[in-house]
Amino acid sequence: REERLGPGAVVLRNLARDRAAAILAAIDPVLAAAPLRRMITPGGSPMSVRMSNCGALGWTSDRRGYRYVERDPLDGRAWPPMPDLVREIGRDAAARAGFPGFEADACLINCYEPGARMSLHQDRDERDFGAPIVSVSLGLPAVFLFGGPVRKDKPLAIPLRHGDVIVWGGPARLHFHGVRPLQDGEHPLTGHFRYNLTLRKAG
Ligand code: MD5
Ligand code: FE
Repeated sequence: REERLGPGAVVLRNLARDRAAAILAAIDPVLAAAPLRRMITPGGSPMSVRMSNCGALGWTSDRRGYRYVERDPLDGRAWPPMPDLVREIGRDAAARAGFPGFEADACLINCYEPGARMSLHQDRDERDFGAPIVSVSLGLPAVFLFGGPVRKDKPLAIPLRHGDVIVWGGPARLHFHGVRPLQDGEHPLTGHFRYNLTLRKAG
């Protein structure tokens, strides 16, 4: 059950479905130690998506810009370790998409509530664009916007459901992308939320 969205972008429908409850349980203590928070864009606006991280590096944003840091800016402590199950699904998904040997050192946890969205952007804060990014969708469904190499390319709207995993590598690695405002709903495992885990080799 693989769909290719374009060169480098592979959708693995339901890959995480059987592991979803275990993944959410593994993320629970992470979020207890490093709580979800609304980060501030360099322009000064709070993002609608709440975020946290686990792994050696964590993505952060504030008025000084976007970057990866070893410590949670809220308390100065190292980010919680990445659960083995999370690391393994990254490895598994990347290998299926043609990227054997992928080892994530950063996992960004995005939490969407109804109305939360992500505007079109590129992921450019990682050191090596040759490594893919693996994203795992959990909970409420969302419409993902998959654009092209330049902002004006009209994005394709892709529905993403609980358990879907996408690997973004090759040319797709630097494509513009976003997420439409989340529609309200109720999911048996996550209630009114959508979680997205984004596994990266950042350092
Ligand atoms: C999300 N998160 O659904 C997405 C999943 C982010 C973010 O975009 O930056 O936190 S990752 C989607 C992604 C990553 C890299 C490349 C492409 C998409 N792409 O080429 O479309 O919360
Ligand atoms: Fe992104």
